[in-house]
Amino acid sequence: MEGRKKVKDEVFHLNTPLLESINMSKRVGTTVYLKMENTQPSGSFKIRGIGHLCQQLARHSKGVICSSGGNAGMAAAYAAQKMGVPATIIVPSSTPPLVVQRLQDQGATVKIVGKVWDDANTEALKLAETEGLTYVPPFDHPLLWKGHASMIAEVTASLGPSVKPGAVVVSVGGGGLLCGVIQGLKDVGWTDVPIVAMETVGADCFNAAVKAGKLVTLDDITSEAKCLGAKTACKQVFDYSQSSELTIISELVTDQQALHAIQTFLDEERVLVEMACGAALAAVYSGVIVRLQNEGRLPALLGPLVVIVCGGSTINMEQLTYLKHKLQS
Ligand code: PLV
Repeated sequence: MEGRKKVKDEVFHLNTPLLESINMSKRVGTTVYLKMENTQPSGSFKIRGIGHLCQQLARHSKGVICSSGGNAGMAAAYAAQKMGVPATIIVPSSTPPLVVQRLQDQGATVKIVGKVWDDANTEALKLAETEGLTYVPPFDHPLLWKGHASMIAEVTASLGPSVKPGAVVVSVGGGGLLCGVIQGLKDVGWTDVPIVAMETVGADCFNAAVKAGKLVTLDDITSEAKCLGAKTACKQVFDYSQSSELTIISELVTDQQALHAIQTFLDEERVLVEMACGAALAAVYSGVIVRLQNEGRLPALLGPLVVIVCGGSTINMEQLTYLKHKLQS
């Protein structure tokens, strides 16, 4: 540990590129822009919110503790290392060993507790209390949403004043990314832009809540998109889904479609992302956007589509091979 560092007002995230995808645009018949959050230093968008939260809450902390499927942990470990604060990350056994290694390489202490994120979170809350550590939630906190909102401000700046998105596509786990995107859209006056909220079957707590008209706790996480694997969505994202001001379209894809999406993205865009991100990409590759247009739920003449490429560190070639073997055999 290098000791506490001067970090006042330091921003930990990068301004990421907004890339036009020729191949995706061809598929949906409108320009598709990719917000490349995979290029963040921690490997995903999470550093925006978690960096902001750590700045606000952890400056004088004796240590941070974060429960995570992997990516929130990577962001917390990165921010903590920058701040000279120790980080403990609790992950469930479903988090691949490659992420445990990456977390350790980022200087964090890693504990594996329980089968799914909810189990790891119970332990993190307990340790925060008993050890006096600063709890860093992966998706349910206003400071996270405020940090995530910065990505929409960047999209606005990249598109320029005369261009407005026809829709924004995001993946949903516990709903923190979606809350941040909504806050960002509100900040720039784009509340009329529809949002397509993507989950995989088996990690679909938001879709279940939307269908039930109330928050639902899933029995288990059966999807391989483990970083979407919160059993219950946060209350704020559910409240947004009930708001008549916003259009949030909740859609599901299978694990096979998410996997197909990450493989196609690798082939066509030369970028490897994890299954949680594959859910959003599958909105294009599996024809969800075109179907929504045919159903009249998105305009037939759609403005530019912005896809949040949320990224993720729970993938490498070995993990991709494992997923192919598991899901395609
Ligand atoms: N992952 C959280 C929660 O896991 C985590 O601990 O890392 N895309 C990626 C790559 C993610 O890692 C996550 C969340 C999401 C999307 C969904 O974001 P959320 O939870 O804010 O809706 C259990």
